[in-house]
Amino acid sequence: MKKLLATSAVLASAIALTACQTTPNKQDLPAEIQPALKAQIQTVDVSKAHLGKMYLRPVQGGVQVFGKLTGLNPGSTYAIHIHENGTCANKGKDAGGHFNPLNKQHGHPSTPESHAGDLPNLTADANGVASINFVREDISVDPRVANTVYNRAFIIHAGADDYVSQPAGNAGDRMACGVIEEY
Ligand SMILES: [Cu+2]
Ligand SMILES: [Zn+2]
Repeated sequence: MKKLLATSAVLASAIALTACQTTPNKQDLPAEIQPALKAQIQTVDVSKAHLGKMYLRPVQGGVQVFGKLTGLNPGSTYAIHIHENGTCANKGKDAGGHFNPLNKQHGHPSTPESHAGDLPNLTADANGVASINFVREDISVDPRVANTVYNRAFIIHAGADDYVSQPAGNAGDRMACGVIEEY
């Protein structure tokens, strides 16, 4: 437990340090963290504003999804999912539906009946900053397997996911997107 807490602390500070970088950088994070995959999240409008980065790495029991976004509306809640296709074209629409290799219903990520791409909502703090740190058991960073998240895309929506409505939680428009690529 102690080790886990220490890792979380390193992670939190690493994310804080890298939040405002706008160019890809192999040295983003300390060596002991070393994600396998990353995604640069940008708005889908013409401004293509850089909101931050998401990282993925294998951990015991699944894949850890972590990262921090800035420039959000303070106090607002946003859905975040991994969508099927690794593209942000057509204002994010070409990313397709939620990544769902096991043919499940949409649902809360902490329940078995959820898409592999379903993740906990992001809530922005008073400074418009939101972070995520979640482990999904049913995805892989290995590009060779069917449940890989490599070359898929994160989509951030304008609204919150209700985790009930099908097939996508009634989360509203696609607001930002990032293709998942090698770290
Ligand atoms: Cu989505
Ligand atoms: Zn879903």
